[in-house]
Amino acid sequence: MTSTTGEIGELKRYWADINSRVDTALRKTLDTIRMPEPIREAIEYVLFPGGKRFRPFLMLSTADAIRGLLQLDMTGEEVMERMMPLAVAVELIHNYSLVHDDLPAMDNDTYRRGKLTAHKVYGEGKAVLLGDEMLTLAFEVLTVSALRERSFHPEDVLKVISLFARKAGARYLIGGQWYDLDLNYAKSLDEVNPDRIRFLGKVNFMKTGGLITLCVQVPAVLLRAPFKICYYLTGYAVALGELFQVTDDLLDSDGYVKLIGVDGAEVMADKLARKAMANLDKLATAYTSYPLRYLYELVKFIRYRTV
Ligand code: GRG
Repeated sequence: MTSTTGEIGELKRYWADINSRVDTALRKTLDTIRMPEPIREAIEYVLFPGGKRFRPFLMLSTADAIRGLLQLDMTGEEVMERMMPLAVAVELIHNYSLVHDDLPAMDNDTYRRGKLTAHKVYGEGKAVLLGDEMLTLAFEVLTVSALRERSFHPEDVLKVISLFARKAGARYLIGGQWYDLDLNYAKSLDEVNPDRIRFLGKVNFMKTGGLITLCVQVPAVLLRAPFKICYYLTGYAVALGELFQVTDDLLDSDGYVKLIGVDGAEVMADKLARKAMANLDKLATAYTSYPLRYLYELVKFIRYRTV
């Protein structure tokens, strides 16, 4: 698979534009939802400067792709504005999971995104509360925005809130982290499960893949995409989520790299990238290819990412 510098450059510009809108929306959320000042400051410490904002980007660019595929009577600006509270909510949940993942009881990390982790700054107890608050805040954002803006059908909003809860819960994020702790506690992966690659795949699918599939399913539900679009977008996101994890392991020399080596992980990454794109191809032939442009580029970006 190849990717030209021009294509990646264009994706990066689009991504940077979306990121600055997401940052503005996150700040606005903290300005409008009242809470004790020290807690607001701590959330700000975790959220800014942010990471890649990959999940909000995936959600917003998927929404725009669906708008194009269905030729909805809405501008790109409108779709982005309506979808923004949902992008804010997913970024809050992602950051909560990182705060908790960094705790001494979990990965015990000192630095995240080049600065001290939340528990090093605020102490362990408050870092637990901070994560709890960011998760709770995500649901407050979802419900407050639904009540205030009424951008979508109430029944669809309820479906989406339930989807958020499912992806943040035991079947995905919590369950994946639970099994991941089994891996941490064990002396070797064999001790946990002899079918090591499959087990690791399951953990990643739950831990990392849940929020990533959420990002394509939320716009599909809210924009009422037909089953075929939901199906292939989910296939795309499952492969993209696995690819995201394999490239994370390649960057950290961890996970799959420890199991199958760098070469094995590179082969796996290529296969997953092809699988993600094959799902988009199904939509491109059934509909039209141009709205999917950034989703294709995103696969190449994740395959060759350096951060
Ligand atoms: C504590 C419930 C709970 C879950 C933790 C997020 C997580 C689950 C574990 C983090 C461990 C890890 C490195 C997973 C790999 C995939 C991942 C989530 C990487 C970090 O996400 P990025 O790269 O981070 O999107 P940025 O900084 O860009 O936001």
